[in-house]
Amino acid sequence: TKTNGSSKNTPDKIPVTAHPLAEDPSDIASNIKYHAQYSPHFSPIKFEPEQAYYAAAESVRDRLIQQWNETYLHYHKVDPKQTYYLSMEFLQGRALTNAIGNLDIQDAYSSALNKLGHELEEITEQEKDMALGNGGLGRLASCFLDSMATLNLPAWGYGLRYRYGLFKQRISKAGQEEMAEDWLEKFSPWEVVRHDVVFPVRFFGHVEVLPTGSRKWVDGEVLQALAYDIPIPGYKTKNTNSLRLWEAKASSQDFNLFQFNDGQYQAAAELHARAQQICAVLYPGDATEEGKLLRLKQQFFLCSASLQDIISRFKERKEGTKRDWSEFPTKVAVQLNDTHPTLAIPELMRLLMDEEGLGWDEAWDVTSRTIAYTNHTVLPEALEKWSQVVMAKLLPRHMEIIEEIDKRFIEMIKSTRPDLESKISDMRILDHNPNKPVVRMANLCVVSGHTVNGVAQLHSDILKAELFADYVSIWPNKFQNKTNGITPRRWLRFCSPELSQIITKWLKTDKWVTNLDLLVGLREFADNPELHAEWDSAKMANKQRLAQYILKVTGKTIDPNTLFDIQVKRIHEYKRQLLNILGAVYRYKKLKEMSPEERKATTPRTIMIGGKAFATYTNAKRIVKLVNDVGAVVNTDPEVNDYLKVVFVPNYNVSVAEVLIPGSELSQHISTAGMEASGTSNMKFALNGCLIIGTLDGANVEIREEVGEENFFLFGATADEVPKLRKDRENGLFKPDPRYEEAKEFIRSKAFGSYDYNPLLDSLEGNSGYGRGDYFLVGHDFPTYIDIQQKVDEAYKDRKRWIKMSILSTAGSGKFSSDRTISQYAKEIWKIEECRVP
Ligand code: B1H
Repeated sequence: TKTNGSSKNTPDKIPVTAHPLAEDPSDIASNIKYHAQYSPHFSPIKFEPEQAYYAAAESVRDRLIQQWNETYLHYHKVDPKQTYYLSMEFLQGRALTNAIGNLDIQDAYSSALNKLGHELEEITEQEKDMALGNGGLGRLASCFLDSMATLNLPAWGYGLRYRYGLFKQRISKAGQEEMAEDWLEKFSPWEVVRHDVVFPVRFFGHVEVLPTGSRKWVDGEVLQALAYDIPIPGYKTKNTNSLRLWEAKASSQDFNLFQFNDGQYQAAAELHARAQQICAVLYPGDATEEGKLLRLKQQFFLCSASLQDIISRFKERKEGTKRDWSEFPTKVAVQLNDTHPTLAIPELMRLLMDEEGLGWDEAWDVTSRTIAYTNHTVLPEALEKWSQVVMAKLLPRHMEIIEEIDKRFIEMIKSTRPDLESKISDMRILDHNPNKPVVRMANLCVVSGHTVNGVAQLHSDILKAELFADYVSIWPNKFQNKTNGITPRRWLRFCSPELSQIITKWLKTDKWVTNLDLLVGLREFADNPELHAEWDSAKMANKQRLAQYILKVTGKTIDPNTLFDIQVKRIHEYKRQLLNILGAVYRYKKLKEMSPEERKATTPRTIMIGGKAFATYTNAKRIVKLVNDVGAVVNTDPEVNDYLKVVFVPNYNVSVAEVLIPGSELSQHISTAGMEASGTSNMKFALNGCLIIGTLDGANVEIREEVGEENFFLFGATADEVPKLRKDRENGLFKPDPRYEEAKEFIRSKAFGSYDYNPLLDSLEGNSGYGRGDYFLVGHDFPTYIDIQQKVDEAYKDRKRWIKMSILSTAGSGKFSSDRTISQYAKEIWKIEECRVP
């Protein structure tokens, strides 16, 4: 064989054979070689990590496909009720480690790759994140898929196959820069295109009344939705579910060969170009009218393709027999991940009435018994409202159906609840504001769905008491809570094998991986010095891995003997990264004022902040720049940089989180109370033995209950105090703490460079007004934040105490498994049951 210098060849003694389900490492190695040779994406003389990744991934995929087919056939035979999770976002991250772990073939693959001259850990690093989501909402959908498969539930995900996922973040002198994230640059070994699964999706056109009186949507433009399936393996089970992602295509008939031959190339391919736009990017941004229309098209595309697919599966499962439509809700549950897929409601109504011939009442009964809605936010700017004009143009039949739902809802209120008449204008679906008539998507979901849920207890309580209070009096049983969760496989078992091994050893079982409540068993050892030593060394190993990662991506050296303090999440004013950085600035200033002896007595800290800012969100981008500017000064100041470092972690995403979270000791979840619906990274940190400094917001409240209040660093106003504090502020009653003034003044004094931070800091000043008046109460919470940080420093000095708190944090995290969340959805909303593949 030829070699070309640096590149590795697959060792010759290993034969090239296909053993798709091999157990033995040598046979697995042969199978990997087989893929390298017969799916030749690269030159045959190379077998470098990238090629080894693709070959290993394809060999793992073969196994998944085997189980996947068995799962499909089993569900087909049993015909259980099945859930369909509709979401505009899935933040899957990498698949290889997860698949190998769930299939329980880690050791075999590791040694097979060794035989081929590679390390499994190095190979898995080659994979690009599948980043088809923005943050918590998309990652939640992916954790849910993992739990649905692990619990053997017949439940699929439906989403869009965006060509470009969430942008890649680069940090330059100017701050954040966005770059396209090309996850399909080479190709993804995890997706299988299903050329046999294609559905037409129409836009524009008009409604025709047929002689029978029924209505039909015709003309306009018709695109094709083509399915790409991604296998979703469960942990140590055969059940392998699907994530079906739709891609938009124009049919070949729409390619005007005549025009093309005539030289009108662009015109000939016009519909093809428009089809490409639909799945080009995740959330194109809604600043422009075209951007808005495109987002609505994406939403409808997802809903229409998915529902046509669901209906055709409903028919397929009892082929030959005619199915009664009233059976549909006993076979199908559709969950809307926020209001983004709300158009599933009028689309299901349309398909049932116009395509299947049902009357309104029958179609309404089926639809409302099928669909449920999860709310993920109370932020007014995130509550979707679509222009009635745009909706009527793009989806004329759906607009008619929405108008009818609105009309019937009003009639129902008038006839059954005259006491609510004055509330109708707030409660109804259509807002006829003459300046801009809109459709309120959340109201449409609440009126049409059988169940509405929030994502943490506090959030669900706020929904019932505020946003949806009027509806609660009509449908008291419609509203539920389903506290979010995270998958313990990706977020502990696979991302921290060191800690996992210790947990398994002390609990004398690895059953905690699928029964996370067993972690409470660690409590009895919380003072055990042997466990302390092991725990400490596992955390240290993870901190060292994290420090190496930081060095690799930022060129900055951080010391694993300092307290690792992390805040990673999308940058948003309500999440208050600004409070964190003001605290860091205050800490820096105090360190500067100390004598060398005094400094030596402090607790050295490394503060890491990471997250992406929406491209047009100016204040969020200023915060990113400020973190970087503060870091540039602090980290190069020889007087303090042994005691404080501030590092911005670039391009935060799922696989970066898998390195950061296991290596964290303190994490910040410091949103203004009442504003973070749940948060899910707080759960991942707590599970990994990281202590939380946080407000009583979202799931923090429940985490604190579970881990114990003595193991949670609490500060800040509570949600019910917030409205009064804002009022007080407007009335000029706010008295700023001098330490807060000092921190802001230090930044204004240009201590961190010449960039003008006054516009950002001005948002904290004044009593009210747009972008002013400190809406997020940074000033109010600053003093208690600084005080509790002092407590953190003291606690960290007492190693025994800190490690005990860390163990108790993991021990108390059992509730936050997404297995628990999904079991509750299955029982209390979807009414579906396990359907285990034998
Ligand atoms: C959450 C969103 C969201 N809530 C609009 N809402 C989007 C809204 O592209 N858009 O238009 C995208 C996402 N995301 C998050 O959901 C909450 O802020 C978190 O608190 C929560 O943990 C998470 C999962 O429930």
